[in-house]
Amino acid sequence: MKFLASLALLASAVAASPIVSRQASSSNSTQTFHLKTSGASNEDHNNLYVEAYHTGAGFNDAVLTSDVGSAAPAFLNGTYTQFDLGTPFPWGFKLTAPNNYGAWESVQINTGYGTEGFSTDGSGLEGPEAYGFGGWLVCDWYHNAPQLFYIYRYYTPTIPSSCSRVDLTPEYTS
Ligand SMILES: *[C@@H]1O[C@H](CO)[C@@H](O)[C@H](O)[C@H]1NC(C)=O
Ligand SMILES: CC(=O)N[C@H]1CO[C@H](CO)[C@@H](O)[C@@H]1O
Repeated sequence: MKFLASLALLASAVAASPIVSRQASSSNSTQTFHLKTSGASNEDHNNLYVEAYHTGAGFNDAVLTSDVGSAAPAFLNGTYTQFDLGTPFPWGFKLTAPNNYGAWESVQINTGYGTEGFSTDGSGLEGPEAYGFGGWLVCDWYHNAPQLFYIYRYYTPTIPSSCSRVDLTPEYTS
C-alpha cells in the first residue's frame, strides 16, 4: 500500500513536470546512449545532456541539462536517432526543415522516428546532409535552459554571445 501510494505520488509529480523524465528502457537490441555536449567556447555549454522538454502532445524541444539522470536515453535505428521516453511508441530527433532562410533551425524530439540521415563518425553525431546540416548550436533560450539547434551550412551564421557551437557525442550507458 505504501508502495502504491508513493507510485501515485510519483505519477502525479511526473505529470506536473514539463520535463519528460527518464524511464526504464524497453528495447534490447541496440546500444543506448546519452548525447553529451563538448567543444563549446562557453564552458557552461559543455558536459550537458540532451533532454526532452514537453511542448505539446507528442512534441518536445531538445534542451540540455547537466543532470544525466533526467537526460533522454537515445539509440540509433538505422539512420534515425530515436529516444526511449518510456512509452510504447517511438520518439525521434526531428530537425525543422531549413525552409525559412534561417542560419540555424530548431531540433525537436517528437513521436515517430524523426528525421533520417544521422550518423556517428566515431566522435560525434552528425545530422543529415539533405538538411544542410552544418553542426550543432546551443543557445540559452526561452525554456530557461540551454536549447539545441542545428546550423544550416549554406548560410554563414553570426553566432550570438548566448550561443556556442558544440559537438554532440554519444556517452554509452549499455
Ligand atoms: C526502427 O525503425 C523502423 C522504421 O524505419 C521501425 O519499423 C522499427 O520499429 C524501429 N525500431 C525501433 C526499436 O523503434
Ligand atoms: C522484447 C524485445 O524487444 N525482444 C527482442 C530482443 O532482441 C532480439 C534480437 O535482437 C529480438 O529478436 C527480440 O524480439
